Amino acid sequence: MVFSTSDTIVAIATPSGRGGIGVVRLSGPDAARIAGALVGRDKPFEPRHATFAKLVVESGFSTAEASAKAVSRTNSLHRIGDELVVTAFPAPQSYTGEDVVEISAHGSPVVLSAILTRAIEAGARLAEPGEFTLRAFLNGKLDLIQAEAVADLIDAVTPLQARAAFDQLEGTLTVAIGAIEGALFDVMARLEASLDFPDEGYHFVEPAAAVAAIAQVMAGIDTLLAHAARGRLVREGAQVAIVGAPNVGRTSLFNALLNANRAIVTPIPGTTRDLLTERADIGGLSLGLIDTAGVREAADPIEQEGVSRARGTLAVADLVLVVLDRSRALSDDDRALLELTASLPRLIVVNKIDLPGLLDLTTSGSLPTSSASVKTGEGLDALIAEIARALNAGDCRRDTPAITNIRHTQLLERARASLARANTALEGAVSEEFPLVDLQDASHALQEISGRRTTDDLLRHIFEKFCIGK
Ligand SMILES: Nc1nc2c(ncn2[C@@H]2O[C@H](COP(=O)(O)OP(=O)(O)OP(=O)(O)O)[C@@H](O)[C@H]2O)c(=O)[nH]1
Ligand SMILES: [Mg+2]
Repeated sequence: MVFSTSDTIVAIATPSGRGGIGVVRLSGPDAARIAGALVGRDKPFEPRHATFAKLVVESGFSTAEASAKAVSRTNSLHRIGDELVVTAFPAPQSYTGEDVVEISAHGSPVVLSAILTRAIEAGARLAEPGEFTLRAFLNGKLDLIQAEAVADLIDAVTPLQARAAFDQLEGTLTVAIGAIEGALFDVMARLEASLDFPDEGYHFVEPAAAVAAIAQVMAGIDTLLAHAARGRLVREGAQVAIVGAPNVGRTSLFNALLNANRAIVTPIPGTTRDLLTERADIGGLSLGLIDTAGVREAADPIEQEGVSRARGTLAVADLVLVVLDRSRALSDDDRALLELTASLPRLIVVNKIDLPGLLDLTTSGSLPTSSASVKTGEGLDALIAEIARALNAGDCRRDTPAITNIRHTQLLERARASLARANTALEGAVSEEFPLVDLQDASHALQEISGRRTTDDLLRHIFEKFCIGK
């Protein structure tokens, strides 16, 4: 293992900047000694009790880069003091499974970096991104699914994302995969026994029974995979482009979905000439919302560029909202856009239903539409529900763990393919040996999801995306 786990690491665990409270976290065999040195305490800290202590640090240490920065303006000797609360979590009852000490100070960057510097002088090493959680994983406190869920929970920007991440942290996916692994292990053991005692002339499992058992394992994987697309959408969001002819109310809709007066709306057609993108929380999903220039034959080169960018979004959008204006007859521009988007995932939004209706869609074959008035707000809630439904995200039940992570999806697909190969071999009545190789591979893929089999590269890849201090 290339990761050093025998030393004591330290990091500021709270976000950078000022705050009411800031926390410095230490983990490793010297955590308690280093914390004691920081506050001049010889006695051990009482486990899991908040201990009031005082920090006095002489600033301007030679090795103290962070602290030196903080005082370089005066370059004289200052005493940085603060009142602290120190809490020690002795191994193994801690986040990392090692001795952990958390030091809460006032959330001043100067104070926190002074504590950090002092801890490093006393023998700690600055933690790498995600190193606390990596140690928790290596010490068996979390499996890899849960460690990844910690990062997702921290990064969540909508309640739905937070819930999906917390479900995984609580172990719903771990349990589901454990059940699949258990069933697979059972078939493998029986096939292996048949292989080990060939002279008995007795099958520990009849091939037909093995095929049925493997099919059941595959069904379990299919159930998980069925929800993977939705899960990934929850985690990563989707791109939703708003397109339409000029003046139909795209920007008004964009602003309404953002709940903010983000972009300019005027009665003059051609107001929006560039792409505007914003994150929007719609039905619990974190969406990338794109407002575009009105699509028409434009003479102005700026508007031409805008229109070509608007068309470009069609290729990348997960969902296209085609906005029509109910107070106008269908124009050639509208018709062209409806044709252009016919094969794309789209919702046709008939806007301005507060105005008299002149729009007639019967000539274009009665297309399904959602009607709204951005001006009065009528129909907007239904439209939002419609967007969530179109993205296939409406149904988020708690009893099916959502696979949100592409790594998990790929490993499940690999396991499923191996199981299918094993069954083909079994049905072809070849020796038990061949299907076993495939079953072994399926089992390895499942173990990689939970992290019981990993490589250093995989761990580095996962944990480098964490922030420092987590
Ligand atoms: N009556 C009514 N007017 C609306 C509605 N939605 C938008 N408008 C008006 O329609 C005009 C155009 O709205 P925008 O949101 O700028 O339309 P757009 O499609 O972004 O237009 P461009 O960017 O100029 O192509 C503005 O005067 C809006 O106030 C609606 O539901 N009802
Ligand atoms: Mg606009």
